Amino acid sequence: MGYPIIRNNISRTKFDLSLYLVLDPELCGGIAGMVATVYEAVENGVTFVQLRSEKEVNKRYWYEAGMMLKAVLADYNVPLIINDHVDVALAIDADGVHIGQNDLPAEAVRKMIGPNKILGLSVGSVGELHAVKLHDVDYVGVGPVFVTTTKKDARPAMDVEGLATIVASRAIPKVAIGGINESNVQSVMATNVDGVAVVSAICGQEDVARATQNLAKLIGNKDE
Ligand code: TZP
Ligand code: MG
Repeated sequence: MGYPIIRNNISRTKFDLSLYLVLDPELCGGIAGMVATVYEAVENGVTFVQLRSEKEVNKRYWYEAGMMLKAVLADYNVPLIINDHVDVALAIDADGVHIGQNDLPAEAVRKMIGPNKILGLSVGSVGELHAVKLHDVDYVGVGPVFVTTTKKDARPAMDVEGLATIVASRAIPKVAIGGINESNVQSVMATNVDGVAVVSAICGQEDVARATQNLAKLIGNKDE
């Protein structure tokens, strides 16, 4: 497989969390499915992309998936972030990494990825949000907001009220995640969060372009 030449990294400080797609190979139909999905998604309003796998896949798979997605995103000003695996992110020169509370500490990951890449961290409480060091972390993912079957070890849903409390407690770029879809996205955005991250509301949808457009409209990114 030949890999294309890739653009320069997107800046740590200039990114748009408003419609954040988390790609999962299982839900999206493998690498080919993710490539097709991400193309339709960025054409129709997705602003940020993360590659994540609920099921364990080997490093070569991560690498090949990451390179293919980077090739699609090369024509768009949309960052590609790798979940958990710093080595994969560095190997493909992704725009950044997203980690959780049980991964390497943000400070350690920042040392590994250097000063210019984007680092996201998942938080699920006001305490976790307040522990975030802005020197290392560029944005946080807050959730799960609603019940989700996509992440098997997800913590209990915090609901919109819980999200609103966390959002109001500290000014850091934040994206909400977990069970977000067309029916509830407006209530999520009403908490003043910077964006919504979705897996199943886009991945595996029969009409990815339409699903993305609908979400983009509902969050106010597209005209009626
Ligand atoms: N982190 C918290 S919930 C979740 C992740 C990765 C899964 C979200 O998936 P969906 O399909 O948008 O509910
Ligand atoms: Mg993780």
